Amino acid sequence: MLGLTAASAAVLAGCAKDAPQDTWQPKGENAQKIHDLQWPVFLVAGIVGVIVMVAVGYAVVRFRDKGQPMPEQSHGKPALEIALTILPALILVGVGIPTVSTIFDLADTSDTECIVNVTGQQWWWEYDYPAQEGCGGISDPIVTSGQLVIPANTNVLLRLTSRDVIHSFWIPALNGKKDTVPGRVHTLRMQANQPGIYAGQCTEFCGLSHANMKMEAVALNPDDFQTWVANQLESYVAPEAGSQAALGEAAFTANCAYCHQVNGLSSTAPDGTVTPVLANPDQFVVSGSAPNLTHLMTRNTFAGATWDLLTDECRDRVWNASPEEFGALYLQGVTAECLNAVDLREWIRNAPAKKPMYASDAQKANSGGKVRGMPALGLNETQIDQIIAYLLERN
Ligand code: HEC
Ligand SMILES: [Cu+2]
Repeated sequence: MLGLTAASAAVLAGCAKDAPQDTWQPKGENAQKIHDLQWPVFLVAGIVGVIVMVAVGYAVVRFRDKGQPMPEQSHGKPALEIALTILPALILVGVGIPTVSTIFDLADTSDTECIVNVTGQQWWWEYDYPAQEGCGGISDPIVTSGQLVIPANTNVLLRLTSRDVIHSFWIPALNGKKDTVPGRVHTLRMQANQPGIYAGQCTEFCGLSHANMKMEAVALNPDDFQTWVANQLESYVAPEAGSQAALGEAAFTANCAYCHQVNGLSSTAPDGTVTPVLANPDQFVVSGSAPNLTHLMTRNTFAGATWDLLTDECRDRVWNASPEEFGALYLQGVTAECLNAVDLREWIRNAPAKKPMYASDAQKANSGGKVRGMPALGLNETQIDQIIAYLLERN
């Protein structure tokens, strides 16, 4: 009885309207195909399950030991045995045909309209958009992280891989999950019927902060998507000389830019030569990479989509927007009024205190001189103020 109550509570909780990762609420064609398959399969399995349970219950009660003599031993009933072999075989074929055909449908890549490369690493997702005619046209590559931005009503093909261990990419409202494996490229279709944010999380245990490795797919209508692309490709605007942000630029160049790329950032030597500042995360980080921060404030979560860049109030406005209003709100990015400075400051102050990166001191010592995730940098509060002012302009 207790088990039944717990099971039905779990089922009901799964059906709750505000469960953003509910596989029973598909929001795109691919997830719909899975849904159309899973409910009849569950139904058939449920009916068979009930019949078997009732038959077992009946046999247990009816033929329990009441001190009666041993029943006469027989050598089977061929008719019944043949029937009980054919019936399950028919059920399996009945379930198998639509299953195999759905698997083939979901593996199709011939109708791709847009390509995004997805790379998992401990413990965040990087998305890079190759230059392409697809996606409505992208003239130069774009690199971002955490939030996968896609045009709605478009067949997007994700090419998934990993830089360290096996992770698994899953946005339940849009498709099933697919493992990301180092050295391999797996493909996964993505299509969203409506603009909005669709939550997901890494679904292959990948180390200490596995639970802090989330992701979000953000679907924009195709016009808004073009605006997003144009924003990502906007060239670098240096902070106004003498401003807080300008001090932040210097602090960023000294403390952050050897891991994090900001496209267009350059440094000027005393003799006036200008050189681009290029990140070398492969020399410092175990996974060999760190998020590109060129347009950090166009996304609204950070560090594996685990913390919000927006205050609760501003976040709710974006997440709860109607599909018509959503794009304009998302494209506003993070403004000074909406910045969740608390979590961002904590992150810059001491990232490993926020997101556990080492299971033990021994693991830390054995990381080959490189850091796992983002290290604590020991900056003072003034430097953090300046860096935040600088980052706020990365929109
Ligand atoms: C040794 C390399 C390294 C240095 C130096 C470094 N970071 Fe990071 N940073 C990382 C890595 C790796 C991640 C991804 C960690 C994660 O999400 O779990 C990260 C994540 C971030 C993020 C989240 C980005 C996103 O899109 O999710 C921000 C913001 C950030 N760092 C800011 C900074 C700032 C500001 C500095 C300088 C004060 C800095 N980092 C210095 C390696 C570094
Ligand atoms: Cu993972």
